[in-house]
Amino acid sequence: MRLLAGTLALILLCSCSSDAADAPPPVTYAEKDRPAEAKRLLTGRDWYRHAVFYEVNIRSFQDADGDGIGDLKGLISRLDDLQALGVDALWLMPMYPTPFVDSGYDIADYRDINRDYGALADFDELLSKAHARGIRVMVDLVLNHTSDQHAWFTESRSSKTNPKADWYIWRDTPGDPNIGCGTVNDTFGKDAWKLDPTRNQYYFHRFYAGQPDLNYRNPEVVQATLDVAKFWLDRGVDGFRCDVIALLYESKDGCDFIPETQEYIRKLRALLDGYPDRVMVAESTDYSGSSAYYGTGKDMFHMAFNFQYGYLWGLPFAGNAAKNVARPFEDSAKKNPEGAQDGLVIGSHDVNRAFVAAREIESRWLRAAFVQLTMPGTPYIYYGEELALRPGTQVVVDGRDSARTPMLWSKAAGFGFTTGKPWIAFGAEPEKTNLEVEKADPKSTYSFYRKLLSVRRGREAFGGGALQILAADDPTVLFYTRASSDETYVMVVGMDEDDGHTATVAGANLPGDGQLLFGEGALVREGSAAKVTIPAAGTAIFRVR
Ligand SMILES: [Ca+2]
Ligand SMILES: [Ca+2]
Repeated sequence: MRLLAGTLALILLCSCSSDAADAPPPVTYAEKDRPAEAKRLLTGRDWYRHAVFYEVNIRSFQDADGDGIGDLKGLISRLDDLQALGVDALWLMPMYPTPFVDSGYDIADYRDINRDYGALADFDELLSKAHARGIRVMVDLVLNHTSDQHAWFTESRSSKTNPKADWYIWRDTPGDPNIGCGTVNDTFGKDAWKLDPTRNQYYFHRFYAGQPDLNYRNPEVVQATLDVAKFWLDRGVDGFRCDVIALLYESKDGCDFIPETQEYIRKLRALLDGYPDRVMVAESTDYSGSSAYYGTGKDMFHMAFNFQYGYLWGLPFAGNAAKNVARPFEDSAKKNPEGAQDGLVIGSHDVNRAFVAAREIESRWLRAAFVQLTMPGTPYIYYGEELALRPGTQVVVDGRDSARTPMLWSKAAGFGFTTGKPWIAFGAEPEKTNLEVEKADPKSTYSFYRKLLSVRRGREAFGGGALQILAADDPTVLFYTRASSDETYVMVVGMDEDDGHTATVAGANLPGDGQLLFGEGALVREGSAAKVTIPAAGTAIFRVR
Protein backbone atom coordinates (compact mmCIF):
# COMPACT_ATOMS: atom_id res chain seq x y z
CA MET A 1 0.00 0.00 0.00
CA ARG A 2 1.34 3.39 -0.96
CA LEU A 3 0.77 6.19 1.51
CA LEU A 4 -0.74 9.28 0.00
CA ALA A 5 -0.34 12.84 1.11
CA GLY A 6 -3.19 14.63 2.82
CA THR A 7 -6.09 13.31 4.81
CA LEU A 8 -6.41 9.58 4.48
CA ALA A 9 -9.32 7.33 5.09
CA LEU A 10 -9.07 3.58 4.84
CA ILE A 11 -11.88 2.25 2.72
CA LEU A 12 -12.66 -1.36 2.11
CA LEU A 13 -13.82 -1.96 -1.44
CA CYS A 14 -15.67 -5.14 -2.21
CA SER A 15 -18.15 -6.37 -4.75
CA CYS A 16 -20.69 -6.63 -1.90
CA SER A 17 -22.83 -9.17 -3.71
CA SER A 18 -24.66 -11.90 -1.82
CA ASP A 19 -22.80 -14.80 -3.45
CA ALA A 20 -19.41 -13.98 -1.99
CA ALA A 21 -17.97 -17.28 -3.21
CA ASP A 22 -17.91 -16.03 -6.83
CA ALA A 23 -16.75 -12.52 -5.98
CA PRO A 24 -13.11 -11.47 -6.49
CA PRO A 25 -11.13 -11.09 -3.29
CA PRO A 26 -11.65 -7.69 -1.69
CA VAL A 27 -9.01 -5.09 -2.43
CA THR A 28 -7.95 -2.67 0.27
CA TYR A 29 -6.11 0.56 -0.32
CA ALA A 30 -5.76 4.00 1.17
CA GLU A 31 -8.33 6.29 -0.33
CA LYS A 32 -8.45 10.02 0.04
CA ASP A 33 -11.35 11.73 1.74
CA ARG A 34 -12.83 13.08 -1.52
CA PRO A 35 -15.26 15.62 -0.02
CA ALA A 36 -12.38 17.09 2.00
CA GLU A 37 -10.21 17.08 -1.12
CA ALA A 38 -12.96 18.81 -3.10
CA LYS A 39 -13.21 21.47 -0.44
CA ARG A 40 -9.46 22.00 -0.44
CA LEU A 41 -9.27 22.23 -4.23
CA LEU A 42 -12.21 24.63 -4.46
CA THR A 43 -10.79 27.01 -1.84
CA GLY A 44 -8.27 29.75 -2.55
CA ARG A 45 -6.87 31.35 -5.66
CA ASP A 46 -6.93 28.27 -7.89
CA TRP A 47 -10.53 27.26 -7.16
CA TYR A 48 -11.60 27.84 -10.76
CA ARG A 49 -9.26 25.15 -12.08
CA HIS A 50 -11.20 22.52 -10.16
CA ALA A 51 -14.71 23.95 -10.40
CA VAL A 52 -17.50 22.78 -12.67
CA PHE A 53 -19.26 25.82 -14.13
CA TYR A 54 -22.83 25.97 -15.34
CA GLU A 55 -24.20 28.60 -17.71
CA VAL A 56 -27.66 29.73 -16.65
CA ASN A 57 -30.17 31.42 -18.91
CA ILE A 58 -32.23 33.00 -16.12
CA ARG A 59 -35.16 33.70 -18.43
CA SER A 60 -35.56 29.99 -19.18
CA PHE A 61 -34.46 28.39 -15.92
CA GLN A 62 -37.25 28.59 -13.36
CA ASP A 63 -40.26 30.87 -13.15
CA ALA A 64 -41.23 31.58 -9.53
CA ASP A 65 -44.24 33.84 -10.04
CA GLY A 66 -46.15 32.28 -12.92
CA ASP A 67 -45.61 35.00 -15.54
CA GLY A 68 -43.88 32.49 -17.82
CA ILE A 69 -40.46 34.13 -17.47
CA GLY A 70 -37.67 32.63 -15.40
CA ASP A 71 -36.42 34.84 -12.58
CA LEU A 72 -33.86 35.12 -9.79
CA LYS A 73 -36.21 33.74 -7.14
CA GLY A 74 -36.75 30.73 -9.38
CA LEU A 75 -33.01 30.24 -9.82
CA ILE A 76 -32.52 30.48 -6.05
CA SER A 77 -35.11 27.71 -5.61
CA ARG A 78 -33.03 25.45 -7.92
CA LEU A 79 -29.66 25.85 -6.21
CA ASP A 80 -30.13 22.52 -4.44
CA ASP A 81 -30.69 20.78 -7.77
CA LEU A 82 -27.52 22.35 -9.16
CA GLN A 83 -25.56 21.31 -6.12
CA ALA A 84 -26.90 17.75 -6.45
CA LEU A 85 -25.65 17.67 -10.04
CA GLY A 86 -22.16 18.73 -8.92
CA VAL A 87 -22.07 22.37 -9.99
CA ASP A 88 -19.53 24.63 -8.26
CA ALA A 89 -20.03 27.93 -10.07
CA LEU A 90 -22.67 29.69 -12.14
CA TRP A 91 -22.21 31.92 -15.15
CA LEU A 92 -25.34 34.02 -15.44
CA MET A 93 -26.34 35.28 -18.86
CA PRO A 94 -27.02 39.04 -18.68
CA MET A 95 -29.54 39.85 -15.95
CA TYR A 96 -29.59 43.63 -16.53
CA PRO A 97 -32.43 45.85 -17.76
CA THR A 98 -32.65 45.43 -21.53
CA PRO A 99 -34.94 45.94 -24.52
CA PHE A 100 -33.98 42.31 -25.35
CA VAL A 101 -32.94 43.00 -28.95
CA ASP A 102 -30.08 40.54 -28.34
CA SER A 103 -31.47 38.47 -25.46
CA GLY A 104 -30.02 40.78 -22.82
CA TYR A 105 -26.64 41.31 -24.47
CA ASP A 106 -28.03 44.79 -25.15
CA ILE A 107 -27.75 46.35 -21.71
CA ALA A 108 -29.77 49.45 -20.82
CA ASP A 109 -28.38 49.80 -17.29
CA TYR A 110 -25.22 48.08 -16.06
CA ARG A 111 -26.10 48.59 -12.40
CA ASP A 112 -29.57 47.16 -12.07
CA ILE A 113 -31.60 43.99 -12.61
CA ASN A 114 -34.11 43.26 -15.36
CA ARG A 115 -37.51 43.72 -13.69
CA ASP A 116 -38.68 40.45 -15.29
CA TYR A 117 -36.00 38.70 -13.24
CA GLY A 118 -36.29 40.61 -9.96
CA ALA A 119 -34.37 43.39 -8.23
CA LEU A 120 -30.90 43.96 -6.80
CA ALA A 121 -32.12 42.57 -3.47
CA ASP A 122 -32.95 39.27 -5.22
CA PHE A 123 -29.50 39.25 -6.79
CA ASP A 124 -27.91 39.77 -3.37
CA GLU A 125 -30.04 36.92 -2.02
CA LEU A 126 -28.87 34.69 -4.86
CA LEU A 127 -25.24 35.54 -4.09
CA SER A 128 -25.57 34.79 -0.39
CA LYS A 129 -27.56 31.58 -0.88
CA ALA A 130 -25.22 30.32 -3.59
CA HIS A 131 -22.16 31.15 -1.49
CA ALA A 132 -23.71 29.38 1.50
CA ARG A 133 -23.69 26.22 -0.63
CA GLY A 134 -20.15 26.79 -1.87
CA ILE A 135 -21.42 27.82 -5.31
CA ARG A 136 -19.71 30.85 -6.89
CA VAL A 137 -21.45 33.31 -9.17
CA MET A 138 -19.98 34.91 -12.30
CA VAL A 139 -21.88 37.55 -14.23
CA ASP A 140 -21.73 38.37 -17.91
CA LEU A 141 -19.74 41.55 -18.53
CA VAL A 142 -20.80 42.97 -21.89
CA LEU A 143 -18.48 45.90 -22.51
CA ASN A 144 -18.13 46.24 -26.28
CA HIS A 145 -21.50 47.88 -26.66
CA THR A 146 -24.56 49.03 -24.75
CA SER A 147 -28.19 49.08 -25.73
CA ASP A 148 -29.31 52.10 -27.71
CA GLN A 149 -31.67 52.58 -24.75
CA HIS A 150 -28.80 53.03 -22.28
CA ALA A 151 -28.71 56.51 -20.72
CA TRP A 152 -25.16 56.97 -22.02
CA PHE A 153 -26.35 56.56 -25.60
CA THR A 154 -29.50 58.63 -25.08
CA GLU A 155 -27.26 61.48 -24.02
CA SER A 156 -24.63 60.82 -26.67
CA ARG A 157 -27.13 60.89 -29.52
CA SER A 158 -28.84 64.07 -28.27
CA SER A 159 -26.26 66.44 -29.83
CA LYS A 160 -22.69 66.73 -31.09
CA THR A 161 -21.63 68.75 -28.06
CA ASN A 162 -23.09 66.98 -25.01
CA PRO A 163 -20.70 65.64 -22.32
CA LYS A 164 -21.03 62.09 -23.71
CA ALA A 165 -20.93 63.10 -27.39
CA ASP A 166 -17.73 61.11 -27.86
CA TRP A 167 -18.70 58.02 -25.81
CA TYR A 168 -19.79 56.18 -28.97
CA ILE A 169 -18.32 56.09 -32.46
CA TRP A 170 -19.99 58.82 -34.51
CA ARG A 171 -19.14 59.81 -38.09
CA ASP A 172 -20.67 62.07 -40.71
CA THR A 173 -20.57 59.26 -43.27
CA PRO A 174 -21.37 55.55 -42.94
CA GLY A 175 -17.78 54.33 -42.72
CA ASP A 176 -14.29 55.22 -41.59
CA PRO A 177 -11.02 54.05 -43.16
CA ASN A 178 -9.59 53.79 -39.64
CA ILE A 179 -12.20 51.18 -38.69
CA GLY A 180 -11.44 48.08 -40.70
CA CYS A 181 -14.42 45.93 -39.84
CA GLY A 182 -18.15 45.57 -40.36
CA THR A 183 -20.80 43.68 -38.42
CA VAL A 184 -19.66 40.38 -36.94
CA ASN A 185 -21.86 38.28 -39.19
CA ASP A 186 -25.15 38.25 -41.11
CA THR A 187 -27.20 37.63 -37.96
CA PHE A 188 -26.51 41.23 -37.01
CA GLY A 189 -27.10 42.83 -40.40
CA LYS A 190 -25.02 43.81 -43.40
CA ASP A 191 -24.23 47.36 -42.37
CA ALA A 192 -22.25 48.35 -39.28
CA TRP A 193 -23.22 52.03 -39.54
CA LYS A 194 -26.63 53.46 -38.75
CA LEU A 195 -27.89 57.00 -39.25
CA ASP A 196 -29.26 58.56 -36.09
CA PRO A 197 -31.82 61.20 -37.13
CA THR A 198 -31.49 63.29 -33.95
CA ARG A 199 -27.77 63.81 -34.19
CA ASN A 200 -27.78 63.41 -37.97
CA GLN A 201 -24.66 61.28 -37.84
CA TYR A 202 -23.88 57.60 -38.24
CA TYR A 203 -22.91 55.38 -35.30
CA PHE A 204 -20.88 52.19 -35.45
CA HIS A 205 -22.29 48.85 -34.30
CA ARG A 206 -20.67 45.42 -34.74
CA PHE A 207 -23.81 43.65 -33.63
CA TYR A 208 -27.47 44.65 -33.94
CA ALA A 209 -28.20 48.31 -34.65
CA GLY A 210 -29.66 48.42 -31.12
CA GLN A 211 -26.15 47.73 -29.78
CA PRO A 212 -23.91 50.76 -30.48
CA ASP A 213 -20.19 50.14 -29.86
CA LEU A 214 -18.67 52.19 -27.06
CA ASN A 215 -15.74 54.41 -28.01
CA TYR A 216 -12.84 53.03 -25.99
CA ARG A 217 -10.51 55.68 -27.38
CA ASN A 218 -12.25 58.02 -24.95
CA PRO A 219 -10.59 57.59 -21.51
CA GLU A 220 -13.90 58.37 -19.81
CA VAL A 221 -15.38 55.23 -21.37
CA VAL A 222 -12.45 53.18 -20.12
CA GLN A 223 -13.00 54.49 -16.61
CA ALA A 224 -16.81 54.14 -16.72
CA THR A 225 -16.66 50.49 -17.82
CA LEU A 226 -13.99 49.59 -15.27
CA ASP A 227 -16.30 51.20 -12.69
CA VAL A 228 -19.07 48.84 -13.84
CA ALA A 229 -16.80 45.88 -13.12
CA LYS A 230 -15.94 47.38 -9.74
CA PHE A 231 -19.65 47.81 -8.93
CA TRP A 232 -20.25 44.05 -9.28
CA LEU A 233 -17.00 43.03 -7.59
CA ASP A 234 -17.94 45.21 -4.62
CA ARG A 235 -21.34 43.51 -4.60
CA GLY A 236 -19.60 40.17 -4.17
CA VAL A 237 -19.62 38.43 -7.54
CA ASP A 238 -16.84 35.93 -8.06
CA GLY A 239 -15.89 37.19 -11.48
CA PHE A 240 -16.89 37.78 -15.06
CA ARG A 241 -17.51 36.04 -18.31
CA CYS A 242 -16.35 38.72 -20.72
CA ASP A 243 -18.48 38.97 -23.82
CA VAL A 244 -16.68 39.53 -27.17
CA ILE A 245 -13.90 41.19 -25.21
CA ALA A 246 -11.52 41.13 -28.18
CA LEU A 247 -13.65 43.66 -30.04
CA LEU A 248 -13.37 46.69 -27.74
CA TYR A 249 -11.05 48.79 -29.92
CA GLU A 250 -11.03 49.24 -33.69
CA SER A 251 -8.21 50.11 -36.07
CA LYS A 252 -7.69 50.39 -39.80
CA ASP A 253 -5.92 47.04 -39.84
CA GLY A 254 -8.56 45.18 -37.90
CA CYS A 255 -10.74 45.08 -34.85
CA ASP A 256 -9.87 41.82 -33.15
CA PHE A 257 -7.69 41.80 -30.05
CA ILE A 258 -5.52 44.71 -31.15
CA PRO A 259 -2.85 46.02 -28.70
CA GLU A 260 -5.15 48.73 -27.29
CA THR A 261 -7.72 46.06 -26.38
CA GLN A 262 -5.03 43.95 -24.74
CA GLU A 263 -3.99 46.96 -22.66
CA TYR A 264 -7.58 47.39 -21.47
CA ILE A 265 -7.76 43.70 -20.51
CA ARG A 266 -4.63 44.12 -18.37
CA LYS A 267 -6.33 47.01 -16.57
CA LEU A 268 -9.41 44.89 -15.96
CA ARG A 269 -7.24 42.06 -14.63
CA ALA A 270 -5.41 44.45 -12.30
CA LEU A 271 -8.79 45.56 -10.96
CA LEU A 272 -9.83 41.95 -10.29
CA ASP A 273 -6.53 41.19 -8.62
CA GLY A 274 -7.40 43.78 -5.98
CA TYR A 275 -10.08 41.36 -4.73
CA PRO A 276 -9.41 37.85 -3.41
CA ASP A 277 -10.09 34.82 -5.63
CA ARG A 278 -11.93 36.65 -8.43
CA VAL A 279 -11.55 35.30 -11.95
CA MET A 280 -12.50 36.15 -15.50
CA VAL A 281 -13.08 34.05 -18.58
CA ALA A 282 -12.91 35.34 -22.13
CA GLU A 283 -15.34 34.61 -24.87
CA SER A 284 -12.69 34.05 -27.49
CA THR A 285 -13.48 35.21 -30.99
CA ASP A 286 -10.72 33.00 -32.35
CA TYR A 287 -11.85 29.49 -33.30
CA SER A 288 -8.29 28.34 -33.86
CA GLY A 289 -7.40 28.51 -30.17
CA SER A 290 -7.39 30.54 -26.99
CA SER A 291 -3.70 31.05 -26.21
CA ALA A 292 -3.57 34.79 -26.99
CA TYR A 293 -6.07 35.57 -24.23
CA TYR A 294 -3.74 34.59 -21.41
CA GLY A 295 -1.02 37.17 -22.07
CA THR A 296 1.92 36.14 -19.91
CA GLY A 297 -0.34 33.69 -18.07
CA LYS A 298 -0.74 36.16 -15.21
CA ASP A 299 -1.79 39.49 -16.67
CA MET A 300 -4.90 38.74 -18.76
CA PHE A 301 -7.55 36.05 -18.44
CA HIS A 302 -7.66 33.20 -15.95
CA MET A 303 -9.64 31.23 -18.52
CA ALA A 304 -10.61 31.54 -22.18
CA PHE A 305 -13.04 29.36 -24.06
CA ASN A 306 -11.36 26.98 -26.43
CA PHE A 307 -13.89 26.85 -29.24
CA GLN A 308 -11.67 24.75 -31.45
CA TYR A 309 -13.12 21.89 -29.47
CA GLY A 310 -16.13 23.67 -28.00
CA TYR A 311 -18.03 24.56 -31.13
CA LEU A 312 -16.45 22.16 -33.61
CA TRP A 313 -16.52 18.81 -31.80
CA GLY A 314 -19.33 17.52 -33.99
CA LEU A 315 -16.85 17.12 -36.86
CA PRO A 316 -14.33 14.74 -35.26
CA PHE A 317 -17.13 12.72 -33.68
CA ALA A 318 -18.74 12.33 -37.09
CA GLY A 319 -15.60 10.43 -38.09
CA ASN A 320 -13.80 7.75 -36.12
CA ALA A 321 -10.24 9.08 -35.89
CA ALA A 322 -9.18 9.53 -32.27
CA LYS A 323 -6.45 11.98 -33.23
CA ASN A 324 -8.98 14.53 -34.49
CA VAL A 325 -10.65 14.74 -31.08
CA ALA A 326 -7.26 15.08 -29.39
CA ARG A 327 -5.91 17.84 -31.66
CA PRO A 328 -7.42 20.95 -29.96
CA PHE A 329 -6.06 19.79 -26.60
CA GLU A 330 -2.62 19.06 -28.03
CA ASP A 331 -2.67 22.53 -29.60
CA SER A 332 -3.56 24.22 -26.34
CA ALA A 333 -0.90 22.27 -24.45
CA LYS A 334 1.67 23.47 -27.01
CA LYS A 335 0.58 27.08 -27.36
CA ASN A 336 -0.83 28.17 -24.00
CA PRO A 337 1.49 29.91 -21.54
CA GLU A 338 2.05 28.36 -18.14
CA GLY A 339 -0.91 29.01 -15.86
CA ALA A 340 -3.48 29.11 -18.66
CA GLN A 341 -6.69 27.20 -18.12
CA ASP A 342 -9.03 26.77 -21.08
CA GLY A 343 -12.78 26.95 -20.61
CA LEU A 344 -14.38 23.92 -22.23
CA VAL A 345 -17.90 23.85 -23.64
CA ILE A 346 -19.88 21.63 -25.96
CA GLY A 347 -22.58 24.25 -26.45
CA SER A 348 -23.78 27.65 -25.29
CA HIS A 349 -26.51 30.22 -25.81
CA ASP A 350 -24.86 31.10 -29.14
CA VAL A 351 -24.98 27.74 -30.90
CA ASN A 352 -27.52 24.99 -31.34
CA ARG A 353 -27.99 22.27 -28.76
CA ALA A 354 -25.35 19.55 -28.37
CA PHE A 355 -28.13 17.20 -29.44
CA VAL A 356 -27.96 18.81 -32.90
CA ALA A 357 -24.15 18.87 -33.14
CA ALA A 358 -24.27 15.14 -32.27
CA ARG A 359 -26.66 14.56 -35.20
CA GLU A 360 -29.08 13.25 -32.56
CA ILE A 361 -26.77 10.31 -31.77
CA GLU A 362 -26.72 9.91 -28.00
CA SER A 363 -23.29 8.30 -27.76
CA ARG A 364 -21.85 11.38 -29.51
CA TRP A 365 -23.08 13.98 -27.06
CA LEU A 366 -22.15 11.72 -24.15
CA ARG A 367 -18.61 11.20 -25.45
CA ALA A 368 -18.28 14.90 -26.27
CA ALA A 369 -19.24 15.71 -22.68
CA PHE A 370 -16.87 13.03 -21.39
CA VAL A 371 -13.96 14.66 -23.21
CA GLN A 372 -15.08 18.11 -22.02
CA LEU A 373 -15.15 16.88 -18.41
CA THR A 374 -11.86 14.97 -18.40
CA MET A 375 -9.45 16.88 -20.67
CA PRO A 376 -7.43 19.83 -19.27
CA GLY A 377 -9.61 22.87 -18.77
CA THR A 378 -12.56 24.04 -16.73
CA PRO A 379 -15.89 22.68 -17.97
CA TYR A 380 -18.84 24.99 -18.54
CA ILE A 381 -22.07 23.03 -18.84
CA TYR A 382 -24.80 24.93 -20.69
CA TYR A 383 -28.08 24.55 -18.81
CA GLY A 384 -30.08 21.56 -20.04
CA GLU A 385 -27.08 19.81 -21.60
CA GLU A 386 -27.23 17.44 -18.65
CA LEU A 387 -30.71 16.45 -19.86
CA ALA A 388 -29.84 16.46 -23.58
CA LEU A 389 -32.47 19.13 -24.14
CA ARG A 390 -33.73 19.13 -27.70
CA PRO A 391 -33.81 22.29 -29.80
CA GLY A 392 -36.89 24.46 -29.91
CA THR A 393 -38.47 25.83 -33.06
CA GLN A 394 -40.12 29.06 -31.92
CA VAL A 395 -38.14 32.22 -32.68
CA VAL A 396 -38.68 35.20 -30.39
CA VAL A 397 -35.36 37.05 -30.88
CA ASP A 398 -33.31 35.15 -33.47
CA GLY A 399 -32.29 31.67 -34.61
CA ARG A 400 -30.22 31.09 -31.48
CA ASP A 401 -33.49 30.76 -29.56
CA SER A 402 -33.46 27.07 -30.51
CA ALA A 403 -31.03 26.54 -27.62
CA ARG A 404 -32.71 28.96 -25.21
CA THR A 405 -35.93 27.07 -24.43
CA PRO A 406 -37.15 26.49 -20.86
CA MET A 407 -35.51 24.03 -18.51
CA LEU A 408 -37.61 20.92 -17.88
CA TRP A 409 -37.82 19.95 -14.25
CA SER A 410 -40.74 17.54 -13.99
CA LYS A 411 -43.51 15.69 -15.80
CA ALA A 412 -46.11 18.18 -14.52
CA ALA A 413 -47.93 20.68 -16.72
CA GLY A 414 -45.42 23.39 -17.59
CA PHE A 415 -42.70 20.80 -16.86
CA GLY A 416 -42.02 22.44 -13.52
CA PHE A 417 -40.69 25.54 -15.28
CA THR A 418 -43.83 27.63 -14.98
CA THR A 419 -47.44 27.49 -13.90
CA GLY A 420 -48.21 30.00 -16.64
CA LYS A 421 -47.53 30.23 -20.36
CA PRO A 422 -43.78 30.00 -21.05
CA TRP A 423 -42.24 33.03 -22.81
CA ILE A 424 -41.00 30.65 -25.53
CA ALA A 425 -42.21 27.17 -26.43
CA PHE A 426 -40.51 24.13 -24.92
CA GLY A 427 -37.99 22.16 -26.96
CA ALA A 428 -39.00 18.90 -28.60
CA GLU A 429 -39.71 15.73 -26.57
CA PRO A 430 -40.11 17.47 -23.20
CA GLU A 431 -41.82 14.40 -21.74
CA LYS A 432 -38.55 12.45 -22.27
CA THR A 433 -35.98 15.06 -21.34
CA ASN A 434 -37.14 16.40 -17.99
CA LEU A 435 -35.21 16.03 -14.75
CA GLU A 436 -37.86 13.92 -13.02
CA VAL A 437 -37.82 11.26 -15.73
CA GLU A 438 -34.06 11.29 -16.26
CA LYS A 439 -33.24 11.18 -12.56
CA ALA A 440 -35.16 7.92 -12.26
CA ASP A 441 -33.36 6.35 -15.24
CA PRO A 442 -29.81 5.10 -14.56
CA LYS A 443 -29.12 5.12 -18.33
CA SER A 444 -30.19 8.72 -18.89
CA THR A 445 -27.97 11.61 -19.94
CA TYR A 446 -28.54 13.14 -16.50
CA SER A 447 -27.30 9.99 -14.75
CA PHE A 448 -24.22 9.99 -17.00
CA TYR A 449 -23.39 13.58 -16.06
CA ARG A 450 -24.09 13.13 -12.38
CA LYS A 451 -21.92 10.03 -12.10
CA LEU A 452 -19.08 11.53 -14.13
CA LEU A 453 -19.12 14.74 -12.09
CA SER A 454 -19.03 12.76 -8.86
CA VAL A 455 -16.05 10.68 -10.09
CA ARG A 456 -14.23 13.90 -11.04
CA ARG A 457 -14.96 15.62 -7.74
CA GLY A 458 -12.09 15.90 -5.29
CA ARG A 459 -9.55 14.53 -7.76
CA GLU A 460 -6.83 17.06 -8.42
CA ALA A 461 -5.66 15.35 -11.60
CA PHE A 462 -8.74 16.54 -13.51
CA GLY A 463 -8.53 20.22 -12.60
CA GLY A 464 -4.79 20.63 -12.71
CA GLY A 465 -3.08 17.40 -13.71
CA ALA A 466 -0.70 16.94 -16.60
CA LEU A 467 -2.07 15.58 -19.86
CA GLN A 468 -0.51 12.82 -21.90
CA ILE A 469 -2.20 11.71 -25.12
CA LEU A 470 -0.87 8.42 -26.42
CA ALA A 471 -1.49 6.82 -29.81
CA ALA A 472 -2.98 3.34 -29.66
CA ASP A 473 -2.22 0.79 -32.39
CA ASP A 474 -5.89 1.23 -33.31
CA PRO A 475 -6.71 4.72 -34.65
CA THR A 476 -10.29 4.55 -33.34
CA VAL A 477 -9.19 4.35 -29.70
CA LEU A 478 -8.57 7.65 -27.92
CA PHE A 479 -6.27 7.13 -24.93
CA TYR A 480 -5.07 9.83 -22.55
CA THR A 481 -3.85 10.16 -19.02
CA ARG A 482 -4.22 12.89 -16.41
CA ALA A 483 -1.83 12.81 -13.50
CA SER A 484 -1.39 14.88 -10.35
CA SER A 485 1.62 14.46 -8.09
CA ASP A 486 0.26 11.27 -6.54
CA GLU A 487 -2.57 9.97 -8.74
CA THR A 488 -2.88 8.80 -12.33
CA TYR A 489 -6.06 8.34 -14.33
CA VAL A 490 -6.48 6.86 -17.79
CA MET A 491 -9.34 7.89 -20.05
CA VAL A 492 -10.40 5.83 -23.02
CA VAL A 493 -12.96 6.78 -25.68
CA GLY A 494 -14.14 4.43 -28.40
CA MET A 495 -14.62 6.35 -31.65
CA ASP A 496 -16.08 3.35 -33.49
CA GLU A 497 -19.84 3.52 -33.03
CA ASP A 498 -20.51 -0.02 -34.29
CA ASP A 499 -17.90 -2.28 -32.70
CA GLY A 500 -15.86 -2.61 -29.54
CA HIS A 501 -12.06 -2.65 -29.82
CA THR A 502 -9.04 -3.99 -28.02
CA ALA A 503 -5.87 -1.99 -28.59
CA THR A 504 -2.30 -1.78 -27.40
CA VAL A 505 -0.72 1.48 -26.34
CA ALA A 506 3.06 1.43 -26.48
CA GLY A 507 5.04 3.53 -24.02
CA ALA A 508 2.16 3.99 -21.58
CA ASN A 509 4.48 3.18 -18.65
CA LEU A 510 1.59 2.85 -16.24
CA PRO A 511 2.33 2.40 -12.53
CA GLY A 512 -0.12 -0.55 -12.41
CA ASP A 513 -3.31 -2.04 -13.81
CA GLY A 514 -6.45 0.02 -14.24
CA GLN A 515 -9.33 0.05 -11.78
CA LEU A 516 -12.52 1.01 -13.60
CA LEU A 517 -14.10 4.09 -12.01
CA PHE A 518 -16.52 5.08 -14.74
CA GLY A 519 -17.99 3.58 -17.89
CA GLU A 520 -17.13 0.20 -19.36
CA GLY A 521 -13.89 -1.41 -20.43
CA ALA A 522 -10.65 -2.94 -19.18
CA LEU A 523 -7.08 -1.76 -18.82
CA VAL A 524 -4.12 -4.05 -18.16
CA ARG A 525 -0.45 -3.15 -17.88
CA GLU A 526 1.80 -5.22 -20.15
CA GLY A 527 5.32 -4.10 -19.35
CA SER A 528 5.75 -0.59 -20.67
CA ALA A 529 2.65 -1.00 -22.84
CA ALA A 530 -1.03 -0.96 -21.90
CA LYS A 531 -3.76 -3.17 -23.29
CA VAL A 532 -7.16 -1.58 -23.35
CA THR A 533 -10.63 -2.81 -24.25
CA ILE A 534 -13.46 -0.40 -24.96
CA PRO A 535 -17.01 -1.10 -26.20
CA ALA A 536 -18.51 0.55 -29.28
CA ALA A 537 -18.80 4.32 -28.67
CA GLY A 538 -17.72 3.67 -25.10
CA THR A 539 -16.08 5.80 -22.45
CA ALA A 540 -14.05 4.71 -19.46
CA ILE A 541 -12.01 6.18 -16.63
CA PHE A 542 -9.46 4.00 -14.87
CA ARG A 543 -7.54 4.73 -11.74
CA VAL A 544 -4.05 3.34 -12.18
CA ARG A 545 -1.83 2.21 -9.35
CA1 LIG B 1 -41.26 35.05 -13.51
CA1 LIG C 1 -15.80 47.82 -30.34
